[in-house]
Amino acid sequence: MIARGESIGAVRVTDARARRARTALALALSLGGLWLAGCSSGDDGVSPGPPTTYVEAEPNDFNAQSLGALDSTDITVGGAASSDADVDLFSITLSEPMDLFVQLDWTGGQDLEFAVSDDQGVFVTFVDTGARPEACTLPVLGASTRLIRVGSRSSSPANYVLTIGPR
Ligand SMILES: [Ca+2]
Ligand SMILES: [Ca+2]
Repeated sequence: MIARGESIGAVRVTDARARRARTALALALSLGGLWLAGCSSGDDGVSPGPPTTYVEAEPNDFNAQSLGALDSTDITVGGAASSDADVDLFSITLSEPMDLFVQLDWTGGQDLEFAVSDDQGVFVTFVDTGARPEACTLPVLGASTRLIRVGSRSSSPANYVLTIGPR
């Protein structure tokens, strides 16, 4: 079909090339969209510096504990999921666009989970694989404030470490 266009004239060649470019762009955008909607797991091993540490402070079930602004340094939070009724909410402000890495690790056989919100506070990414640690890298998030919600499916308490950082 493209060869036929090329044989007809320069205008058709241009049309065919433009069509090919549009098709390639649409494909790239759709693949990019799928990629953006997903959550790749694992840490690429690039940690930009020693982490800033926080200790979880209850009550935080309804009002998020602020972890300040995230720039080039990881933040870690030491917390406790006291039961499956405990919800731990944190807010983090991304100072600039970045790939956001979030990891939740704990000791014990409990089943913990976390979720990350969009820039409107609506939870859009849920990470609960049954594995430990749970981890996720959200690509190309704009400067914004995000909520991170830690929860547990286990009735017994578990201490955890939440790591948040740019990647
Ligand atoms: Ca807690
Ligand atoms: Ca809580």
